[in-house]
Amino acid sequence: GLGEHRAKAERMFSLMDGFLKNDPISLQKDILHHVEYTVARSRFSFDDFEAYQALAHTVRDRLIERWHDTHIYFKRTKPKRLYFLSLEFLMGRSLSNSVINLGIEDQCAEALNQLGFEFEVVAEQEGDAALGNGGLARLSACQMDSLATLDYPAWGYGLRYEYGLFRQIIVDGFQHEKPDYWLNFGNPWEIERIHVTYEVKFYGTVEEVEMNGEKQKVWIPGETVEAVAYDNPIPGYGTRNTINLRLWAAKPSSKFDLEAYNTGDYINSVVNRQNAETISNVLYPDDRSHQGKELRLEQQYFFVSASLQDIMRRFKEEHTNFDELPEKVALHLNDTHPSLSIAEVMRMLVDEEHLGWHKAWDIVCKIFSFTTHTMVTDGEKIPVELLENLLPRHLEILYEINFNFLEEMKKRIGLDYSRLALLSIVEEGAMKSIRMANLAIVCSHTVNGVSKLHLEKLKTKTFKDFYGLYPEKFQCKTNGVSQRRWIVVSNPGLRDLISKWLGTEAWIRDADLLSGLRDHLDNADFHLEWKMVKKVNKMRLAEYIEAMSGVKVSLDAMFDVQVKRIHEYKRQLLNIFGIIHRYNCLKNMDKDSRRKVVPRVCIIGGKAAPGYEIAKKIIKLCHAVAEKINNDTDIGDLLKVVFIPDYNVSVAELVIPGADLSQHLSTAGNEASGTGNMKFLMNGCLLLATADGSTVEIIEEIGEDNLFVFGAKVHEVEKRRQKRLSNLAPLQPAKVPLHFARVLRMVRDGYFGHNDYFKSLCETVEFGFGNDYYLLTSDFGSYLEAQAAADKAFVNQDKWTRMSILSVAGSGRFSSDRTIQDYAESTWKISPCRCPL
Ligand code: 8GP
Repeated sequence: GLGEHRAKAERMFSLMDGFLKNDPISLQKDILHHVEYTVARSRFSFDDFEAYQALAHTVRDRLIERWHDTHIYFKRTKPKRLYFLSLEFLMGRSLSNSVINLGIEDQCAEALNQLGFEFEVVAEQEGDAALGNGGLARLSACQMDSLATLDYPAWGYGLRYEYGLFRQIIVDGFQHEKPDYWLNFGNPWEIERIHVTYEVKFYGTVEEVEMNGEKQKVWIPGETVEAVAYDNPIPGYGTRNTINLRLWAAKPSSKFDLEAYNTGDYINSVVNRQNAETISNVLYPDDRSHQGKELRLEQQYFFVSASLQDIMRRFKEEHTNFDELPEKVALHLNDTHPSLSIAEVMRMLVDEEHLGWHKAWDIVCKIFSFTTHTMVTDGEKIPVELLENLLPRHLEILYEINFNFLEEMKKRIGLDYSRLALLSIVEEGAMKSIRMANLAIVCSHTVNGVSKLHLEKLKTKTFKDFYGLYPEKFQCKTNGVSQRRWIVVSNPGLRDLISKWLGTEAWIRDADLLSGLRDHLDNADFHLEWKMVKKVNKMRLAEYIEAMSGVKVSLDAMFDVQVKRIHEYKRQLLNIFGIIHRYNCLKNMDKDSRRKVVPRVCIIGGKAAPGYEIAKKIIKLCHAVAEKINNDTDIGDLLKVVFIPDYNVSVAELVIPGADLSQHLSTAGNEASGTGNMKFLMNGCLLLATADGSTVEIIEEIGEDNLFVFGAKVHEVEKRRQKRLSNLAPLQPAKVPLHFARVLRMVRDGYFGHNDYFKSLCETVEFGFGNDYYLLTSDFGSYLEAQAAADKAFVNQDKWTRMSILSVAGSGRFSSDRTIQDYAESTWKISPCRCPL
């Protein structure tokens, strides 16, 4: 039984005890110690938050111990290391995840209990670390968890933003942004390394000097900022390995500002130095166009320079010959954001280590790999003008890389100048700029897509020209999520149920074992317990909804959820239009028909980028529709609409387990992968989705019958867009489905108020204006059919439960463990390095 497995796991972990003991009494002693000496409260009187702080420090001590052991072991065995470079990590909370991965959850709970506290309540005290925007950033966090769990010798590098992603406040249905000063209450999960600092240089000039009879370029920088390391231990599950996520903070350089001192301008010299700190101050919110912002470029280089100095120092401690670099170091570019690394490594090898250009280039091409996370064709660009000023030597290096690349291409494809212009790393034109994706592709040995469909688009569209040149570089690494975070931490009821019926907890390290649930597909007891777990999670969610929005929801209703960043391509608008249509239908029904209706709670959540007007209007429309429907006494519990404010990782942990149905509505060909779909799948929530991104592979895995697929397929989307453009001139109301036209008219004519405000929103889906680029009109009918199918399936709870079980049983392939193992073996060529007990 489960107890036995827990006991076995406990034995295993107590064997791992190091200096600090993990039995409840020892933990309790440590908690009280930290209450008294770290939190500086009396051990006779402390509250939940102080209990959280003390427990966090108690856990942190244990993390540090393992983290030391892991690094000593890595140092001794000198494995090839992976450095994962990412400007965003969405870690969320750390306490529950840490105690679970350390295998001390029961002991901690007991220790707290004896002190009169409850673990769940104490864990709730923690705020989220939100140093990222959305999919890409949460993926990085799951991948760190997998790297640690699978014992890979890896380091993560990122920026320690003082302000994470803005907090979303809703006032009168409108989104407002408030700064997220997350460090206000201290952060016990990081260790400041005041001695691990590097100077990062900016501006200045490039000069030519004679060295050993040869001319050599040197960069004479004009400004120096100091990077200070903050280490965040990442524990693996079921292993002693604890790896490091090193985040850099900018501090004024300790070097004295001589000039200001000499001119007597002491006050200004201090003020200028303060400006240095702004570099790592704030995370850029995702408007997917930070193009041309100087601060963003400063952040990128600050991050790249500090990380690479650290990496090279470590390499040089262990090795003397740079020829060994490709055998010992793998550098991963998480999207184009860290791509300046390429120029920086060249600069280090050529200008500082004097390796010579060709040798340096040869090495650089063997160490970088690259993953892109977007379907958008127009990628990141850095204006040459900015670079020239901020990083003059890097600009020269980029030009030289491009010159050599184009020369090579001329040999390969001839003087086809239009093709060469497309391939070029430098984009000519009104605003001359560096194309970061081209740079990353040219220098990386591997270019990864995040789903099969995404890779296909990279090959045939986005990077078609590059694919023709380097077909072997292009690989698919379908995303995954960590079952530790998304089942074990967030859905303890399901965790226990799965372990009980599989007779093992091994699936927490090996998600493929989840397929064993299929053996119990028709077991009535299993069904009963399965439904019970969902019910409890729905209760938890219903309480939260009532607390946040005042709306009381019925547990018998289908909880239908769409939570993700608000984007036109994700089509939250389609969802809202569907809700309005449902409302219309209910209004027109007689009493008898209403009795047969499946009640719904429609839950929407997500942040709009502060400058993204249309997205903000979608949020307002959602509130306006909710207000109308929720107050219609005619409708009652049959339909409720709820907007969950400030969606983030910890809100997701509460919402996802409580969902019956989840929506993933991106117009096919727009979502590179999607990872929310996988989290819902793992929690036994059925998907209503387009055949986009990784959903295509979910369909492959669990079968079309076990989710609700709708809408144009990728190959149909382009045709439909063409068709509507050719129809453009006359407005053809006849071609717009009746239901759709009606819903649109209601919004436009002010049925939900604010018609002037919603006008431009409506225009995005109308002919002759926005031209309905995301095809809401043509997908609407199919969307409603899928919704009807979901209603029908929900009535048959046996069938629904089977589908739910099959979803979880098929989710093993979507574990980030699978993704990471694939990266490790086929891209990074690194091997597990397991720290002995
Ligand atoms: C996202 C993709 O939109 C999503 O489909 C994918 O699942 C996820 O990355 C992980 O691969 N992309 C981003 O979050 C993204 O491009 N963010 C940039 C603004 C930083």
